[in-house]
Parts: sequence; structure tokens; C-alpha cells
Amino acid sequence: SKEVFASNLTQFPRGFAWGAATSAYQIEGAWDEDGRGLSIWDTFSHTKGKVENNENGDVACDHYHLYKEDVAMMKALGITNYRFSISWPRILPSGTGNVNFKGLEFYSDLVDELLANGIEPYATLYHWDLPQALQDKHDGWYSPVTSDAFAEYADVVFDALGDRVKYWITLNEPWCSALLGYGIGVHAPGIKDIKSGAYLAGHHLLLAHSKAVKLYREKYQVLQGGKIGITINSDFKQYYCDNTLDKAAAERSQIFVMGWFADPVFLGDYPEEMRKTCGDRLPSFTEEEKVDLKGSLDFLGLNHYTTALVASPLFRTNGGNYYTDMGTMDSSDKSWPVGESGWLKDVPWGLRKLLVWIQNRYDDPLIYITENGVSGPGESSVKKDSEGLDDTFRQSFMQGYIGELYKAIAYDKVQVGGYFYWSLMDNFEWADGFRPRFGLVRVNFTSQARFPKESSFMYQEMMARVTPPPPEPEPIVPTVPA
Ligand code: GBH
Repeated sequence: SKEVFASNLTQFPRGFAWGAATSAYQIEGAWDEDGRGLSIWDTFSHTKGKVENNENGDVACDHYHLYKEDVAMMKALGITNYRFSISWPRILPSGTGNVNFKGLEFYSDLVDELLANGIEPYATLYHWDLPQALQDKHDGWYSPVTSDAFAEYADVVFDALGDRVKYWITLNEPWCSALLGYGIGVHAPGIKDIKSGAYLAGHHLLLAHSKAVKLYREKYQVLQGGKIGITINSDFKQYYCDNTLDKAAAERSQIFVMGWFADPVFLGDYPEEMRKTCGDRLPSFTEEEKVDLKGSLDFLGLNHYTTALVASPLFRTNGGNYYTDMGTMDSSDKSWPVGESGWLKDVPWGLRKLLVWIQNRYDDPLIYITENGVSGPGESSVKKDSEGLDDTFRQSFMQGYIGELYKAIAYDKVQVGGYFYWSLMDNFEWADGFRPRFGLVRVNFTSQARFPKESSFMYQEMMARVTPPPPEPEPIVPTVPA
């Protein structure tokens, strides 16, 4: 068969962007320095009982102070593309209005440092750290005021960094912001409103995205020549039984997770299947908003980690909330390996199937895998850092997923422009605190020492091997006259 991939896994497309990713609140620390305002994650993690062991991102990896060392470390590890996020409350401490130039300076210096070391910056504008002031004054993503505030913030950042940053991502995983933040309340701001809160927040996140893209295209793109996209997270939804009911359920589930955000930005409106079930709990876009949303991306960022088995319930109930709207039953296979994060099963073939699903539904868009990675089992409990470095679980996870990515590109002809491992280094894993360690590099959170894990050396070899160097110029052989 043509799927003899081991020997074929030698060539990714020329220019394929291999990299690693992080986000501001998860690594920076320096939560109250240089004029930074509060974000909803400061408030959330400072509230007892919200995060495992009541941990928080006050210090995290102290990257705010150690960024030069971290860039040097990336260079040493052969990482040539880096996705990071910008902290909105560092730039606009109250969400709108006053610009904090110290905050801009940090990112400007970071970008300069990256470029000086041959590393291409990919900047995410919003990785969940909403300025607290917008939550207090306007109920955050419940209000269209926050969408406008986001465009104002984006304007400041494009203006300051767009001469050097050529890849922009508006939002990271709006599904998480909407559902986990405003639906089930396990993320900041911790609001539990599963009936309509998640839909309302998701709506204003989408409008924020589209306003920022419109602004970038009208005011900056021609001059600065960058690209802009959005990052959407999705598991692959595999039907449980090969029958009509389960197949429909799996498709519905894929649509309720991915289509909720991807349909509006590619096709200009929410999926028909959602509208049918949700009725007016799902807000509507005006005609003008639809026009602005449709095609509001130069590339799709995809964060993909795992796969779920989806079965149909015997009958649909009408609970009037996100889960009953979706009306599916998720499970996983016992044989799927799992690391430190219980939700994350190692199911590499799901990546390929999800990429093909996206290729079909959205007419073959350009995709970047902006996150994929795993937390190693046992890495959190070793006594000495040196014992946490032989991360065979991660190595096998990466080989599996990168292999399936290769097949999607080579055999299914999915257009994929890059792959960013999550994460460059161990960091603050949201409600799970510092326990799950996703890094290619181990971080000692007391000394702030960094220790590259074995996977980082393996990744370095993979990146070097699969991206062919430019062809060597033909030697010029002088013709010797006879
Ligand atoms: C990404 O989200 C985030 O972008 C990144 O910041 C994060 O560090 C990384 O994943 C690793 O988690 O515990 O059963 O409630 C990935 C999507 C959705 C995965 C929420 C974890 C929680 C499942 N995430 N999910 S559960």
C-alpha cells in the first residue's frame, strides 16, 4: 500500500514552519509589574478553590524577566518559529483607553530578540487574559463593548509590532473562553450559565475577531504584509458504532465544537444544526456582521490534542443547554494511552481525520497546527529534575501525531503550513495549576532553571530531517579547453 510511511517520512513541504508555543499568563509572571493591569485570570486564580493547590501565574516561568535566556534556549534547541501571546492588560491596563508603553516595550524587545536569533514570531492577541476592568464594567464577553475594546487593543498592537510580526492570531480557542469561562465556570471569570451564557460570550468573541481582522486588512495589511487568522480548538469526534445514529451524533458534536466558531469565520454564520436546536439562545448576526465574518482569516490555527468516541443517546432531551443541544454521549477507548492530563488520550489518527474533515467542510483552507502536545505521566512527581527528562511518552506521542500530520499532507493533500508543539516549556496549566507538564523543556519553578527533555532533542532532529535544506548550488566547473 502507499501508506508505508516510515520510510517516506522525510520531507515536509519546503518552508513548513516548525515551532513551539506558549501563552502570556502561563509563562510570564510579573503580574503586577511595569503598570500591568489585572486580568480575569489574576482574579480567578487568587480566589481560593478555583485552581488546584490554589496555584496562580504570579511568577509562573518568570519569562517576563528571563525572556532573553528563553530565546537563547529556543535557538539552542533549533526552534525557528515561536508562537506566544500578548497580555492585553499589560498594553491597556483598563482594557481600553490608556496605553501602557512599558507593556508594549516588553513585547517589542521580545520580538527583536526573536528576530535577532532567526526565530519567526507568531503573536496571539488573546489567550484568555481579559482585562478585569472589562469584566467589572461590562460583564466581559457578554457585552459588544468588549468586542470594540478588543479592536482598539488590536489597533495599538498592530501599530507597534506589525512592522516585525507577520503572523497574527486574534483569539486562542474561543470555545474555551465561552464554554469554560461563561458556561461551566471552570475557567475565568468562572460564570456558570450553560443555557445561554456560553453562546452569548462566543458571539462577542466572534465579533471581536472579525472587527480586528477588518481593521488589520483595512489599515495595516497592505503596508505590513502580514497574515491574520484565528485559532480554534477541536478534538476529533469519532463515531462509536458504524450506524446512522452514531454517525449523525459524531458529526453534530464536531459541529458544536468546531463549527460553532469555524462556520462563522469561513461561511459567515452559525451552523444550521446549531440554529435549529438552540433557537434564540444562540444570538444572531446582522447582515453586515455576516459579511465581515465570512472569510475573515488568511489561515486557520488549529489546536488539536485528542479524540472522543461519540454515541447517540437513545432519544434527545430538551434541557435547553449546550450539552443537550449537542445531544451526544462522549467516551474514550480503554486502550488509548493517557498521560498526566486525564482528558488527553494519545490518539494520533484523529488528527489526520480532523484535518480531512476541515478540508472538506471549509473548502481546503490553509491550516497551521498552532498547538499539539501532551503532559508526561509522572513528570510532576519526580524528586530531582534530572529524573524528569527521559520523556518517552511524549516522544511517542509526537512521533504518532507528526506521522499522521505527514499523511494528511502527503496523501490527503491537506494544506498545512506549520506545526507548533505545546509547549516550549512546562508552565501554569490553568485550573490544573503546575501539575501537568507539557514542556519540551522542564522548568524548576523554585529555581527557574530550565532542563531540556529528551523530546526536545528528538524534535530538533525531526525538524531538521523533515525540512529539506535549500538545494545546493551546482558547482561551477570551469571548462578546460582541450
Ligand atoms: C489548550 O487548550 C490551551 O490553549 C493551552 O493554553 C493549554 O495549556 C493546553 O491546551 C493544554 O491543556 O479537564 O475535562 O475539563 C486545549 C483545550 C479544553 C483541553 C479544556 C482541556 C479541559 C477538559 N482544552 N480541556 S476537563
